[in-house]
Order: sequence, then structure tokens, then C-alpha cells
Amino acid sequence: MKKILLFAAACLGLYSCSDSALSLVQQDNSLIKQSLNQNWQFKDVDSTAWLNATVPGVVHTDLLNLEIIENPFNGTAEPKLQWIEKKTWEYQANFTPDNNILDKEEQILVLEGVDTYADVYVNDELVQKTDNMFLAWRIDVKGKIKSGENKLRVVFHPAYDVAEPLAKKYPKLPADNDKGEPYKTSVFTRKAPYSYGWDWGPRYATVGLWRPVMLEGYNTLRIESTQVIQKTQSQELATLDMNVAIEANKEGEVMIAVADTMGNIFAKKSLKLVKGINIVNMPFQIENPKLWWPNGSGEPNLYALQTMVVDHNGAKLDSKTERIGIRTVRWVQEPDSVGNGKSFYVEVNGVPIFSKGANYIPQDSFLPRVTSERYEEIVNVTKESNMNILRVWGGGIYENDEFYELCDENGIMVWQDFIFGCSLYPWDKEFFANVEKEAVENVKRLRNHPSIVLWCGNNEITELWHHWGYQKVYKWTETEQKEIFAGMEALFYELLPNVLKNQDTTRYYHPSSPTYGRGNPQSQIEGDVHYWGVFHDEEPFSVYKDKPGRYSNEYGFQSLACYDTYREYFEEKDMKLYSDAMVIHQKNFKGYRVIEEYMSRDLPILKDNFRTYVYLTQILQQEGIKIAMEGHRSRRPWTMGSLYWQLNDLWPVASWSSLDSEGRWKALQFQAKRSFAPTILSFERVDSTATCRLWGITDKLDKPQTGKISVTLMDFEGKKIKEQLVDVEVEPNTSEMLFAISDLQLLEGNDPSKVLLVAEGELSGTPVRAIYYFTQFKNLDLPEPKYDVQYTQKDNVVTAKITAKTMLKSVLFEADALQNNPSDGYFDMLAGETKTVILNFIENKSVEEYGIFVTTLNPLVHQKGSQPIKHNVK
Ligand code: BMA
Repeated sequence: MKKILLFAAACLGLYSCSDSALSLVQQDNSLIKQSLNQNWQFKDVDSTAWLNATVPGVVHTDLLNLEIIENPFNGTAEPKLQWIEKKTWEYQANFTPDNNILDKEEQILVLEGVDTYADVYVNDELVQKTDNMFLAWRIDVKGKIKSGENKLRVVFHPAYDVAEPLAKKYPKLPADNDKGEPYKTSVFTRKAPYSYGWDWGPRYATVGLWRPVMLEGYNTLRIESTQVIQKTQSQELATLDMNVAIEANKEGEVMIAVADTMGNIFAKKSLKLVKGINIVNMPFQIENPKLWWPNGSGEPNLYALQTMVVDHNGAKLDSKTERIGIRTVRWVQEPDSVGNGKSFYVEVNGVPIFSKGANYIPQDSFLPRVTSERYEEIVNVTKESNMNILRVWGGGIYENDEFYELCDENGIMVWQDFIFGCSLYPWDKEFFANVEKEAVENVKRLRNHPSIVLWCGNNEITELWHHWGYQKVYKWTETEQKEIFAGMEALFYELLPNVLKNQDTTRYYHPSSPTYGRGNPQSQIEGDVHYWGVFHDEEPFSVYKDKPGRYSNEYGFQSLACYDTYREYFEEKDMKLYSDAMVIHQKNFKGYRVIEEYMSRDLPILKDNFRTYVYLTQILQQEGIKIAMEGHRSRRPWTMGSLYWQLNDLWPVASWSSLDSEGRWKALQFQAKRSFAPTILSFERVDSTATCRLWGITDKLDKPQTGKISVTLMDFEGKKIKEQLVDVEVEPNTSEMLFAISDLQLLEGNDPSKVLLVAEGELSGTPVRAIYYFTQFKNLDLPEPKYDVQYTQKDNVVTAKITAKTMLKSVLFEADALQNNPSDGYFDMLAGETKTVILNFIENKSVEEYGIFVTTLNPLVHQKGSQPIKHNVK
């Protein structure tokens, strides 16, 4: 409802609302669409039995729905299901075209997404061969379809078989030996790279009609694309151009209007059509524009526009409705006074914005299963977690329109990679022509979304070239190196920027993320950086503060998925470290060992109880990445971006994500929400000098954040040892160091394992709090946890009020059959504090039957090895 009102109100800001589009339209002769998603069947090409299929869909989920295969996400299923990608699969559907489509001059079969190599037959005539998953296919079927029953048949070839001969022409490109394949065929196929397996993803090389299928009919013309270009912007006026591309099948005269959704016209033009593509430029203005702002910096205001084409008889021929945002975006990269580097940040509407967010990967190995609800959920989580940006990573896909619409609505900026990642790609004419088509089509599809703030050529290919040592590993001669490098340059420094020159000049193009590999010292003072010294090189978490870079676009640490997620997909016997299932569901060859290594530094290692181990890995990830998120924010304006790797997972796995594949919040998601809050206090420990620093950080733009905070040294039973009040004033959009005091001075002889320091108060009305521990968690002398919990229940919603009697570390409410995430988790409490947590259950039962229990780190550290304490509900 809120949305609709906003769009209706948008008209008030438009320059001219007097004319009505409705008066132009006497009749509707618009382009029509008929869904062909029904009645599909499929079979292995060698079999005779047709089985029911779902479109949009992929073969793996069709086989799963019929229970022909076990769930591909189950414990040890993945290696057993590799046969699926080796087969040729055939799909067919009978359909009866609507009569009004058969009456149209143009009759087009539209396949919005085909994964990937397929032969498409209409009534047994081959009408199209497809070779790119990221393209929509528009196939002229006039004269090929008839009234009554017709047949559509699509034969999918194994991607490997088609790509292998192409790969043979490039013997010098890296092989995929770990997959048992002689060639890395994935780079020859324009198919989502992750589907061949990644260091968090299984190999499920799907085939199928993964986006909708439809029949389209129209007379004379259709709107091929639109492009909204914002020319100027001030408080009083925004001037814009709407460029409309119309594809016509004959000459004629039409009227084009751009209106709001109420039908009020604000640009109108007549046009003499030529056969083919016609481009019309329609300047228009918006008075007193309400600007689009990223989440946390203002409202993400949108304007709904309707572009329509009407013929001289007043018949509407086609129309397109979309929403735009008025904003300026500039990526500032200027030499600055500090060092010899350059800044790297996004400026929106003239205001420098600190980017807070994460890297986004596709949400499911089987893409058509990602429903609207899942898109909504993930964008809501992003917003709720105080993020303002997601990076759509180059090993995934160009997402569905819906994803970008939600980002537009919620003020989530999108850093959009083109879909190339961590590999070297071929450079022949055919491959480039295919990529060019893909880039043109996807840029045209996405360019009007205000959320997209940048195009990036690829993920880590510049880094690969300069730092991964391939030249030596693959023994390339000088000439070979030159040839491969030239191929890479032609793709990322010529082809893609040239596409943007024609299709979207409004956004900055960044050739590769990161700008420099982390082996290059320049990566710390210029450009965006992927800092993997932590995890991959096993450096301590504290290095995040010492090497924050200018824009930290990837950094991360693994944890296990949530316990309930393993329970859904694993047998009881597999729920232990290094079981076959657990090995399959860890795609980084040293993953578990690295987790253990870091755990030994900070936490007890308790592997015997799986549930406890999951809990500990999540705390480890939470506390490590907290150092990065808050460390990066404290280093502003030197550092202006913090996007951790990775927001989500596409199957149950140990990975760097903060949400697991079932949307369950890991400890890190709760922490991201806290660490990315607009105004925070943050403690930092400078290990080299054993000094404690307190930072005040705010992204608020309007006024300084002021207040008094108390800084208290207390023991774990809540006894205050000393307290001091500090006056705080943090300027808008900055971070400030409030104090730096040595641990020794703060402790004044108290045992570091028995006390903590808490800074607490309100800054301009926002409650803020930070806790400082003087030693690693494993060395804290945490008391046996003492607390009371009172439960109140309304239907399936339980409110738990917990009162801490001792200090509690990493409090988590757990229960069977929770419907979604607890309202908070993995938080610390001081003795005497009370907190309320809301738990939603699937079924309506009594509190006793839910089996709720509380886990804290206290006894695990205290007794090394004891089990989580079950809270007995009275
Ligand atoms: C980054 C990403 C991914 C990978 C992640 C974890 O560099 O770009 O390729 O999954 O590291 O290793």
C-alpha cells in the first residue's frame, strides 16, 4: 500500500501533469503474451517414457520432484548425481496458441532463459540453437505455429560435450584437473560459472528452461527497450531524457508518450516509423525531485513511468512501466593527502557514502526455485542489517529483474560484476560475439535501475594474472603470455567498456575487482581490495585494522551452517566433523583445518558435540569479522567500504556466509546488523602496545551525534570497579577516536581474565554500547552462567525475557521447530541486564513442548568440554 501511494504522489513532482495519456488511447491493440510454462514433459533422450516437468525449471529439480533422485543437498548425494549432466535431456510441451496471437502480424516465441546448449523445435522444425544462458531468445514462429495443437521440443546437450572441442583449441588455458577433466570447459560456455563447483558450492551443471517461456503477438511494433538518462539534478529540477527504442515491421506514424501511472503525460512526441529499430529521444523534467538515497542516508524515492506508443487511430500498440530514481552517483578516485594513494568511494547526491554490505551469490544451485518470497527475504535482511550495498559477484548470474526492483525500493546499491570470475577466457571472434550480445542485452535490461551504481568487468582476473603465478605453473612462453594477456585485455578493456559506451554511459566501469592483487602493496592505498590474508593466509584477525585498504570489497571467514540446517539434510551419523557428508559439504580443501587453527587461538576446541562445534565456529566467524567491519568503519575516510564475503549460501555447506542456505542467521548476520548500525561505539585492541581504543562512528548526515557515555570496569558478577563519564561528539558521517588508554592503566592491577570494560550511553537519542575484553575468550575466567528466563506465549510466538545474574557471553536461544530466526542471538549480557527475545514456532504448542534452551559460551570456556546448558522450563 505504501508503495502505491508513493507512486501516485510522484505525479505531484512532475513538471506537467495536465495532459492525460488516457485521452490518447481509444482502444487497446497492445502486444499480447501467452504463457507457455504449462504441460511440460521431459525424458532422457535414450528413454521412451515421458515424465512431468516444471518450467521454469532444471532437470535436477524435475528428477527430484519425481523422487527419481535423492535430494541433491543431502549428505553424500553430490558425487552420486554427476551422471545427470552427462546425459542429453529432452523437453516437450503441447500448446494451443490464443487466437488473438495467431491474428497478429508478428508471432514470437520467447524463451527468457535457456541453460545452455539446446536445439529448439517447433512442430518438429529446428527454429533455434542456443548457446548462452544469460540471453533471452526471441524466435520468429509466424507460419510455423497454427491454430489447434502445436508442439514445442527442446533438446539439451551436455555442456561439457559441446565445450570440449572448443577447449581443445586453447591447450594453454588452465585445465580443471581437480574435476578429472582435461580442460576447464566452463570458461568456453556462457553458463553460470559456480554451477561447475566453487569453494562453497557443489557441481550441479544444470540444464533446463530456467526462465519463463511465452508466445508474444503484436502488430506493427513493440518497445524494444528504454533508457532513462538523468542530465541535471538540483533541488528544484531534474532534467532527464527518455530514449525509447521501437522495433517496427513497417512504416507509419505513431505517438509516443511518457506518463506517470495515473496517466498524466509529461512528454509526448510523434514519430514517423521506419522499418527496423527507431530511437526516439524524449526530454522531460521533474520539479522538486525527491531523491533516491541509499539505505541509512535517506529515502529511496522512486518515480513510476509509463511509456506508451499509440497509433493515429488512438490504438495503444505497446507500453512499458518502470520505476526510476533521481540521484547522482560518482566513484571518487582522487589522489589524497595521505600516502601516495587514491581515494575510492561512492558519492551519492554529492555526499560521500561509506559502503556497508556483503557479496551476494545466487541463492540456490537450482535457480528457478528462488521464489519472490526468497528475493524479498534476502533484500529485507540486507536492509535490516543496516547494509547499503550488495556486490553481485561475477561467478554467479545477472539476477532477475525482481532482485534489482527490490534493491531499488530498499535503497540497496548494487555493484554489478559482469559474469566472469577467477579464470582466463577464450578470445576468438565467436566467443566475443556471444559475450557482446550478452553484455548488450543485460545492460539494456538493467540500466534503468537506480540501485545499480557500478559495472565491473570481472571477479579477480587482474589479480589472477599478476599474483596467482599461472605463468610459471602452466609454463607459458613469452609469446603465449602475450597472447593470453591480449585476449584478457580485449575482453575487459575493450569489448565490455565499448558496450557501455553505447548502452550506458551513466555509470563508472571498473575493469576488475580487486583493482590490485593483495600481493601488491599498492592494493592497500588505491582501488578496491579483496583482503584474504585472514583465512587463506592464516593471518590474525587484527590485521584487518592494519590493512583495511581503501575499499574492502571482499574479506571473510568460514563457519558451519546452522545446526538445524544440517539436521534437515544429514543423517544423524553424518553430523560429525570429517564424516563423508561433512567432507563433501566443505569445498575449500583446507577449510576445516583453518577453522580449527583460528579456534585454537581464541576459543576452546570442542569437537565431540556437533551442536556445540557449530556454535563455536559461528562465534569465531562473528568475532573475527566484527573486527573487520568495525575496523574498516573506524578507518574512514581512508577506508570507505566494507563488504564481507559472503552474504548467502546456495546449499548447506561450511562457508564464509552470514546466512545459510535455508536463510537461517548465523552469528555473523546478527553481528553485521550491530556493527553496521548507523551510529556505534567500537572498541579496538592494539595488540602491539596492549592499548584499548574507543571509537565513535556515525553515518548519519544531519547533525553531530552527542551525549555522555559511561566507561566502566566491572567484574563478571556485575561489580563496578571504576567508572568514568565521557562527553562525546561525533561529527556527521565520520569516525572519531574517543580515547586510547593502555590495558595496564585501565586494569590498575585487576586480573585481565576476570574483568571487562563497557562503554555505554546514548548518542543523540541512539542507545550505544561496546564491550572490551582484555584477553582471548578462551582465557576469560567466565563464571557458571546464572540467569532467569520468563516466557510469555501468544499462539506460536514466544517472548523470552532473560535476566542475567552473571555476565553471559554469546547468548543463543535454541529450540526444535523454530519457524524463523530468533529476534536476536549471539549477544553478550552484563550481570543485572534484561533482554527480550522473540521466538516464532511452526506449530502452536505449549512452551514446555517447544524444548527451548539457552546456550552461552560461559560453561564451555569454564569447564572446557561441558555440554550446553538446557534451561528447564517451569
Ligand atoms: C573470493 C571470491 C570467491 C571465493 C572466495 C572464498 O575471492 O571471489 O571466488 O569463493 O574468495 O575463497
